[in-house]
Amino acid sequence: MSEFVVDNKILDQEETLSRTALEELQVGRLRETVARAMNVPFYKAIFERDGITPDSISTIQDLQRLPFTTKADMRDNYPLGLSAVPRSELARIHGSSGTTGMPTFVGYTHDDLNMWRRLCARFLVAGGLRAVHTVQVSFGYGLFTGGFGLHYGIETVGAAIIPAASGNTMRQINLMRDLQPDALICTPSYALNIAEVARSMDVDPRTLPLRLAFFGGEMWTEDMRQQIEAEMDLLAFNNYGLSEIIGPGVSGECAARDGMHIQEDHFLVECVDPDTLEPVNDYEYGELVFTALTRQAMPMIRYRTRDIAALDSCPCACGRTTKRMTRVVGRSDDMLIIRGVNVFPSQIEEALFQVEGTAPHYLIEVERPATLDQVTVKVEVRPEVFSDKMRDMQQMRDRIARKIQTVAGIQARVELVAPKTLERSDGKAVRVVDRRGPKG
Ligand code: DLL
Repeated sequence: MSEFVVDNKILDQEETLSRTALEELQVGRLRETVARAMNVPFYKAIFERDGITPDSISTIQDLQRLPFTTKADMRDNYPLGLSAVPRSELARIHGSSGTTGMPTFVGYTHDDLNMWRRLCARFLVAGGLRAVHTVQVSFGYGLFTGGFGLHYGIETVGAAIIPAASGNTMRQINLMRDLQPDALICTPSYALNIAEVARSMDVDPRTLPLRLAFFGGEMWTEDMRQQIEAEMDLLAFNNYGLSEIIGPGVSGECAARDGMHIQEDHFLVECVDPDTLEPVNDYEYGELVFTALTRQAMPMIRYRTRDIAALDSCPCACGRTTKRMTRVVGRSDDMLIIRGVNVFPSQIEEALFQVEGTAPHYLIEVERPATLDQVTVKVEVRPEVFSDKMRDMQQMRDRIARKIQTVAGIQARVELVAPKTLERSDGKAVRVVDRRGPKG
């Protein structure tokens, strides 16, 4: 395994390539991807129709001639119809949970797994993880890519792993006290849950040994980061990925924490207007589209992620030259259109954090009782603020509603609920319940 050990080397050469050198690498890899995709009947049919061959790819602009791939295409080819290799070459199969419909499965060859562990190691190193550290992994180990993906990334860095997996939160805290991990890996909402359970056990989460955390797998805001950092006394880094492309390891923050570096030597990124599919400029929000350049088992071409974020092509203070992506502000499929106004759950979260006394636990419910959409935001109130005085609670409700109106531009009903009454997650938190029935 030693050839994969990143050790204390801070940067891989591929992270600092000039744009010309990077594009040259990308074009070569794109050509290879098209060649591999010829083995997938779905792509082969499109390539034959459109006259696409590996040799017809000579510049990065040729990407524009390639088809988009969507979640629907994955479902149409369920379970592993987009594989480019015979079954015997698969080394592992992961999947997404299917919370928005049928699950999807993704195959990996041994080479894919080695590339993946290397990419996870890269972003962990970028955030400061070193071989001397011990990491508690509180992601589910299973079909979900978070657990195994990060596990082998940490191993590649050379740090020690406590594979706690998710759930059984009291035990997580006991493990932290007994085994003294320096770092935590989970979803941001689970970190909050861990802090809360620690307090209920009379353990001040700031006294836990954690100093570093890598959170990902779900949307979270900058305010949420500050809250977790203050509650747990650690530095939290954001990382992003999706199973269709590889899992975690698509992008992650460096010490500058000014956007997530996309591992562009392996993933070609585009940011497009979700309606017209035309590219948008740097700093403009659009839908991220990724092409996996080195996947053997499943060469994914122009996959529409539905994730809304913006790109930044400027080189970073850390020395990496790769493009950075902002936080994901939402998914185009959970963007709420409330009486004509587009709202992302992240905007509601942002508004809530601006009102003193609210807890970072909320649920957005959308209904259409007659013909108009109605949004109810259920918000937990901090125990010290929760009061049985009607007037105090009414004032707080009004303050929250006004803030939501200012930040998100919609009128929402606000329902204050008692501390610890909303469901806690040990993975991806559910923030929206839409009861309006099938969309459009
Ligand atoms: O969540 C992969 C992953 C695991 C990434 C652990 C990071 C850490 P899926 O289950 O396929 O894969 O879900 C992918 O989760 O399209 C985004 O909508 C969302 N997502 C992932 N990371 C972030 C993040 C994994 N840092 C979907 N911020 C993606 C916001 C994220 N959303």
